Amino acid sequence: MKRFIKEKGLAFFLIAAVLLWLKTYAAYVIEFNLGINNTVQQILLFVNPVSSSLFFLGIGLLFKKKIQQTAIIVIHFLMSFLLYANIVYYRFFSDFITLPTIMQAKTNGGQLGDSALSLINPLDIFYFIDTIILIAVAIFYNRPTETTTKRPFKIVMGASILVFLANLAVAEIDRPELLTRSFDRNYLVKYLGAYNFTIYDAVQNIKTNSQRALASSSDVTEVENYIKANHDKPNAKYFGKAKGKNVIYISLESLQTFAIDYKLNGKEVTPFLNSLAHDDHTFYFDNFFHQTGQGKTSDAEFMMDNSLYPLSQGSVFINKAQNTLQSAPAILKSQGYTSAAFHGNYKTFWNRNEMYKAIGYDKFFDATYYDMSEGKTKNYGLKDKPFFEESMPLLKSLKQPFYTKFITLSNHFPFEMDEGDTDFPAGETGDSVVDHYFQSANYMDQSLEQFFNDLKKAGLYDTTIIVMYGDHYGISENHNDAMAKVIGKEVTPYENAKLQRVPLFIHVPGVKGEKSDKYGGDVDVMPTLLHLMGVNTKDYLMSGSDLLSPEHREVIPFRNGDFVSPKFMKANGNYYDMGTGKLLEEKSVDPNVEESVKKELEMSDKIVDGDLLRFYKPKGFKAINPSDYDYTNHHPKTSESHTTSPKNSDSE
Ligand code: GP9
Ligand code: MN
Repeated sequence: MKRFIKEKGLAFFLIAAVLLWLKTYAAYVIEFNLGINNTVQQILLFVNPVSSSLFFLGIGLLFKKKIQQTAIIVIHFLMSFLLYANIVYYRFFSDFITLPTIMQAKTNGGQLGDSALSLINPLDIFYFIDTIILIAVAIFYNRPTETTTKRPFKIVMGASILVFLANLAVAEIDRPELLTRSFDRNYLVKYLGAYNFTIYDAVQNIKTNSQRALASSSDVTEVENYIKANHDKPNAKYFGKAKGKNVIYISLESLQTFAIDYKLNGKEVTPFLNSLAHDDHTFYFDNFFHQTGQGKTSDAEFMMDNSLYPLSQGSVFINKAQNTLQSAPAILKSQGYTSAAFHGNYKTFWNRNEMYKAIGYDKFFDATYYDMSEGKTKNYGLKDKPFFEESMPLLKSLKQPFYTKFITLSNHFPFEMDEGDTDFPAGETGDSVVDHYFQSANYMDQSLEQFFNDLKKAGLYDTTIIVMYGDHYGISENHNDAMAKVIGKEVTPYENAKLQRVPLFIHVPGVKGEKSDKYGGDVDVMPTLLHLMGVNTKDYLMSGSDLLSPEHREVIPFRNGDFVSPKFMKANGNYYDMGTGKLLEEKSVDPNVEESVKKELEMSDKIVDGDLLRFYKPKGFKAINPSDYDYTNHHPKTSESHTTSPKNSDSE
């Protein structure tokens, strides 16, 4: 063996492979929170960089002896770079880079990239030290042998494939259907490694693009049958009660349900929203869960407007903006509604300017319609108070009835406020993110009260149905210690799943509301709203289930295949009793529930991946033609070239 290594000049290659292997393992342990639950997973984590180190560095062995070491160094550097990019990305998002997210970073005008710079640490040079060692070895101990045979290459590739297959086999025993089911990227990295994940991701993307090409009109039948069989009858008590009313949606940035009615040292954090939660004309849902994926705010928007699930990877706004949709604003358009979106950030963010055309928004008031001068902006754009204030004249200029949405921004990670914007005290957990959250949530609450007062003054309050929803979590798992202090108990996976609750308010003038603890999720809002507006939804292909219907389905899937239901939930692959949080054995759990979760996601994915609505023509629906829309602002208040660039960091 020793002779073989020496003779074939493999020593340099092996040094490179071992260095890359150990460094990758060190990164797993230091940087990523992969949830290692048992010894098998621990061993797999240690072993999984081996196959890809051998495979990719092994490609270097194909090169002629003269440049072989250089080739190995270049490959080693590229892999180190990929690893490091994942590390930086993970520090924000607790997730790994996927091809669609790279596209997102580009489309979002580099804003994600800008904020990434602030999380790079000088000690990170550690992740490149081994490449430097390799260069030194190549320079000082350069002893290339004269062999030109392909044998070493073949042996290394064979070894890499064997190690990979063994790795996969053990992983499959611990986690069946690892590669076939849709689940968390963390699992793939934990079991198969960061580099193999990148390959998996690339293959997935090629597959997704071909899905559209391969889908045909006959694929609609299965989806249509499934959705129609699961259609919930609207509640006669509420059907049509808001017919002809205006609609205002408000996306409450990062607002989680734990904040509602929460008192910080005796002071309510969101007094205005609390009053609405107990208001006579408001339906307030306190078991409502966000179902967003990597597309965050935009995923929530997608679900509100379309009642379909976003993608398991990347943002549907970015990857599927060419799809045909049958959205709520488009459905109401055929009944004479005008639609508009209001957002104090630039129109390219999350690719909104394209996706809103597919959704059918008549108008998009982006940052160019607002005064974006210093002091008025923070993080991604205009602060909520000036945002609502400056939106009022724009809103009043719309032809009624209207369907509109307002996307707030101030309560965004890292939640720090400018001096003078708040006199609400910060929390005292010692975690800056959590502590500032209370201040920015209170600021948002004040801005909402201001907006409601303005609506009343404008005479719109009594003619408008107002839907407000927390768009996604604001405080990530990185802050579990501080959150334990806030909620007064340890943040177990069960508690963490419960923290994914976001508040949902539906204020309907003239209708008696109620506080409901029914389980619901983002996709359920559109059918609820349409039924209130007196729109029959039987002919539309939606994933959601009317929250006010007596037949409302209470199993709420999450994008990674986990779910909650009144009886039990699945979090990080484990089952818990929903009431007590006790860990349940898989065999004590009704398999039909999990089956229905899989089916729900699968049916929606078929529509979105195959762009199936292009083949589907609901009765009375006038199809949207995106090229009919143009959001150019001919009298901009702020020039298009400005971009908001968060100084601290982006989101987590
Ligand atoms: C940016 C805003 C915030 O326009 O939607 O994005 P988020 O990071 O919350 O998805
Ligand atoms: Mn958001």
